This record gives sequence, structure tokens and C-alpha cells, in this order.
Amino acid sequence: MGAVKELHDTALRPERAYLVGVRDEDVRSAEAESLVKELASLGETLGIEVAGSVTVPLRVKTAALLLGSGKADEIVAAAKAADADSIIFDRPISPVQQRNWEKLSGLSVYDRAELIIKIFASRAHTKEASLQVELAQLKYLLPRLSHSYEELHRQRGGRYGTKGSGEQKIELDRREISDRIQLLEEELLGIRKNRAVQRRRRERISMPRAAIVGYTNAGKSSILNVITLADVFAEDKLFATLDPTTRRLVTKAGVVLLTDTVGFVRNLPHGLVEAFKATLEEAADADLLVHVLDAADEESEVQYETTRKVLSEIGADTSHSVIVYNKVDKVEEKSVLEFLARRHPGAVFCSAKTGEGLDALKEAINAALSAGDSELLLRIPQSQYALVSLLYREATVLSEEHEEGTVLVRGKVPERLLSRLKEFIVEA
Ligand SMILES: Nc1nc2c(ncn2[C@@H]2O[C@H](COP(=O)(O)OP(=O)(O)O)[C@@H](O)[C@H]2O)c(=O)[nH]1
Ligand SMILES: [Mg+2]
Repeated sequence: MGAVKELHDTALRPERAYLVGVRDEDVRSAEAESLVKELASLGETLGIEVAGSVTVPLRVKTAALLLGSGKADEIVAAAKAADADSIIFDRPISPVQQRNWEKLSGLSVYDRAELIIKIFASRAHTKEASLQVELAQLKYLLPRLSHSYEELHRQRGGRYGTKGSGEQKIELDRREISDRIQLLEEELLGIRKNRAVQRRRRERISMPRAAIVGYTNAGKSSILNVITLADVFAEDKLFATLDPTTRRLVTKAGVVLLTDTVGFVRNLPHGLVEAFKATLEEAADADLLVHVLDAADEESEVQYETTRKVLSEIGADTSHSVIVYNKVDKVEEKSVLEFLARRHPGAVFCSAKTGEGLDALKEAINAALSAGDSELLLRIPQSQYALVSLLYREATVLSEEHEEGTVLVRGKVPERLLSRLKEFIVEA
């Protein structure tokens, strides 16, 4: 599989994936369809294009390909006709099945869990997040390692039943991985103890930060794209170095850094929960959460609750948030919107598709960020004029007077700047 994958990794065009959803007694057809949509949205997070998709019934699981070989041939033909580079399964596939599929199709083949791990790896910016993702990868690999060996063993009818070099190698690999897992866990424990230190980053002087949170497929990335469309400064060095998922949004009160986060995923594999939380650190660090819900999704309230719960677990301040119902273009009945408005008074209704409500969203972000402002009179020494410039950039300056080597400034100052300016306050 390595060679096939590398080929696609270095290809210039984005990966085109053919998605396969699976339905059975547990997962009904409507749910399977919506899981495939979620898979598509997860893929988009990595820039993967959807070449096509299908949901197939699973009647009898087969060890070789999960599905029957007739179905498998159909899928391979459809994927090739759609000019796909890869096939992504919504269900877990074993390493043996993965290999068989790759042999059969000549394409790169993987499953939802592997896609999610790739996304997390691409979004892990801090040490903690990177360690968390590596831990998830190894924990994902470990059982698969023994599994693949056992499967191999069975397939060969036990003729290689004596302890061969293969088994010894796997034992060694397993031990190495287990040791590494233990090391990572210890290191993470240490990092967590230092969290208080990290939190002080929040007090750093910088532009206000807002994080877009919510379930995958709610439209977070679409909103980020359309709302900041006019504000992409390609030549601006400072912002060019920022993560591509952070854009600046110009509001009346100044510039806000708006960051997209990895969406919440339904049925997140257990081993990935901690890694997922680590990728949410942008949210933990934000001055404001922009919580996006899909107005057309009946599950939106349950998703809202789940999101809030996890966010408070990682220490994000959920009291500072703007609730956004996106995709209003998909809601035909007015009564539904009225119902949602009663559920979350103050929520913004918008559509990233039609552009409806996006100005109101900007306005709401703006208002929420200046809600904690307080009017102050400050006396700042001339020698520290940088602080006055800071006030012009990030506060609302009402007046400025110069007096014996000092600057008297009256302005509406956001809460996050207070600790830095404390000593200069003359009048609050
Ligand atoms: N009809 C409609 N579709 C939308 C809207 N916003 C996003 N979408 C679609 O919903 C899917 C998921 O959007 P995306 O921005 O990737 O969601 P994310 O996972 O939250 O980042 C994509 O197919 C979008 O084209 C909207 O306002 N209306
Ligand atoms: Mg997204």
C-alpha cells in the first residue's frame, strides 16, 4: 500500500476519493447516507475531492473484502469510471481487507478512522496535540498489528505455525510500540500538569480570536470562506505565515482572527477522543466561540449539547459564544426557524450558500467581542507609545492628549487587554 499512497501524496492535483457507505440492520439506509455525507465533509477538511459515492447493503461479511466479490468489482469499476485515486470506506476495514482492496483496484484504499487520524495529524500544531495524535496512531496500529498476523496465520492454514521470523518481528514491533505508548502517556501527563503555564498564552497581547466550532458538515469551513473572502491578504507577511485555517475578519471594531476547527464526528472511535480534544486547542484559547449548527438537521440540539460538553472539558469558555444556525436555505417551513429561534434566543440565522444573514453574523461576532469592554482613562509614558498604538488597533480610542512626557488616552478597552494595562489606569 505504501507505494500506491506515496504516488498520490506527491501528485499535484488533489486526491479524488470514491466513498463507500455500508448499511445493515444496525445502520439503516438514511443514516448510512448521512454518514457518507459526513465522510465527504471530513475529506474536504483535507482537500480531498469526492469523485463519487455509493452506499451498499452488507448481508454477509466476508473476511477477504468485507463485501462480496461481485459488489467489490462493481465498486472498483465505479471508482475507476469516476477517475478516483482512492476508495474510502465508512466502516472499519481490516489490514488484510485493505490490502486485498488495493490489489483488486490498484487504488489507495482506507477507512474512516484512518482519514480522521490524517486530519488530526494535519491539525496538530502544538507539542501536546502532536503527541496525542501519535498516541492515537499507535493505539490504532497495535491491535491491527496482531490482527494482521493472526489473519495471515489463518490464511496460510497454520503451516507456518512454528514460531517463525515473522512472528518474532511482530512481537518486537509490538513491544517497541507499547514502550513508545507508555513514554507518550508519561510525557502527556507532564504537559498537562503545565497547562496553567500554557493558559497564560491567553493573556498575550494580540488580536481577538474567535474559533468556529460545531459538528462536521454543519458548514463551518464554508462560513469561514465566505465571511472572510474579501479579506485574504496574500502579500501580508504576518498573515501569510498563519495556519491556512485561520483567516482575518474585518469588523467595525477591528480585526478578528477567525479559526476553523476540526468538526465533531459522530461515533468517533474511542481511541481518537483524546487526540480530537487536543486539536480543539484553538477553541480553548479563543476569546469567542462561533458555534455553528445545521438548521436543517433534526439532531442539531443533541449535537449542540455534545459540543458544549467537550468544549468545557478542555477548558474553553463556553459562556462567550455566538450561536449560528446555518443552511437556512434548506429549511422550507417558517415554523421550524421560529422554533429554533425560541430555543436559542439571540442565535444568528444564515446560509453560507446564499449569503443570507452573513452581515448579521459579522455584526454578532463584533458585538460579542466588544461586550466585555470597559471605558477607561489611561496615562501611558511616551516611552511606551507602543501601548497607545495597541489601543488604536484593538480598542476604541475616544480621545488622546499629550501631557509632560505622558499620553492620556480615554477609550473602550476589551477585557483581554486589561492585565497588560492595569498599571496605567487613572480612572475606571
Ligand atoms: N444548502 C446549504 N449547504 C451548505 C451550506 N453551508 C455549507 N453547505 C454544504 O454543507 C457541506 C458541509 O460544509 P462544510 O463547510 O465542509 O462543513 P464543515 O464540516 O462544518 O466544515 C458542504 O457540502 C457544503 O457545500 C448552506 O448554507 N446551505
Ligand atoms: Mg470543515
